[in-house]
Amino acid sequence: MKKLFTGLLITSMLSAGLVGCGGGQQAEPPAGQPGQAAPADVRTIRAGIGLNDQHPQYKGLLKFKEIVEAETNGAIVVETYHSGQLGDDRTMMEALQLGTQEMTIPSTAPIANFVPDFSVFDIPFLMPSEEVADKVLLESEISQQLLDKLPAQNLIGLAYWENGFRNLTNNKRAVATAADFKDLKIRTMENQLHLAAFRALGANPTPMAFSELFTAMQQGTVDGQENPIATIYLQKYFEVQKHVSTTKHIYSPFVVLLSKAFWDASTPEQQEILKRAAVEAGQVQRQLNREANSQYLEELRTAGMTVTEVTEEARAEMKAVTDTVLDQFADKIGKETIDKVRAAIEAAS
Ligand code: KDG
Repeated sequence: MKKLFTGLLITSMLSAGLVGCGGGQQAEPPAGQPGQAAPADVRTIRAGIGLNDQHPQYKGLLKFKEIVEAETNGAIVVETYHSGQLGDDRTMMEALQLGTQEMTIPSTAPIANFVPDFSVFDIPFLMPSEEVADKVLLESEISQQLLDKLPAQNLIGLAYWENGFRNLTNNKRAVATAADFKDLKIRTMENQLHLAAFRALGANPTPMAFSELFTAMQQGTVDGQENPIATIYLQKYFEVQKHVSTTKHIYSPFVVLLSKAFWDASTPEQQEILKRAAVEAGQVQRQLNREANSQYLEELRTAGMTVTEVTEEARAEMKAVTDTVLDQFADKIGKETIDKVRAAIEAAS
């Protein structure tokens, strides 16, 4: 039934021309519903992301905007900014904490710099599939308990969306085994566990904001990076990268973050609309993201990249190497959090 609902939702978006459009950054607040005066005090959500306006993350944000503006009758207007126009993940999260921006949707990896527990999702080869990820992130107690840690940082976590399984690209060689990572200068997100994992594989990792990544690859500052296929294709990394390997080494969730100041100033009805809109738009975003991730690997090959389909044996070998760094992060992430997430994965498998 849920799949039918999502399919109908996608169809309605396609017919409304919402999907695929560049989307506007700022729109006039919708007039009041017929027979109703437009609200007097309109409040604005400035929503910024790092990915570009072709990415399913941005299309999910447009769906969030549509729902919130319609259901609050224009009392809340959402301005959408993509491609890092409002800054990188850390800058935007700090702006939410200060109340100078209202929304951003980073991966959990940079969030871990504010709430270390979120680094549980950075454990390489933790999540076995998208289906299990959905059950853990959308249905488990521990995923909500992690979101409940955000208000102490002046952040509200409205919902989990999907970045997806991360894959390696680089300009030096086709990577098929753990040994092939040796000495590769790999950009990682700004996350200590990612850095430790790639060092264990023999690579030379460097943390870098997403907005600096394309130029760094173009100038050879780094040899490669790791991101889901949709990001690799839609951000045109095939223009500056020769090799892609389906390592699927980490499943990255996004979290829809709202500033606590904006949340606290919202009525209970508006809070319910904001949370529901984030959840419903997340269903659409995940569907679009999965279509994109399965669709674009061939396009990368056509664009001239060598595509190495990494075998399960090779991934197991990579996992054996990256498992060696986990002990040093157990206390930082929290043993209870790790145990609860692993139990939720077990129950969902
Ligand atoms: O806004 C984009 C960022 O949220 C980031 O998470 C995208 O996966 C990403 C990366 O590699 O930085």
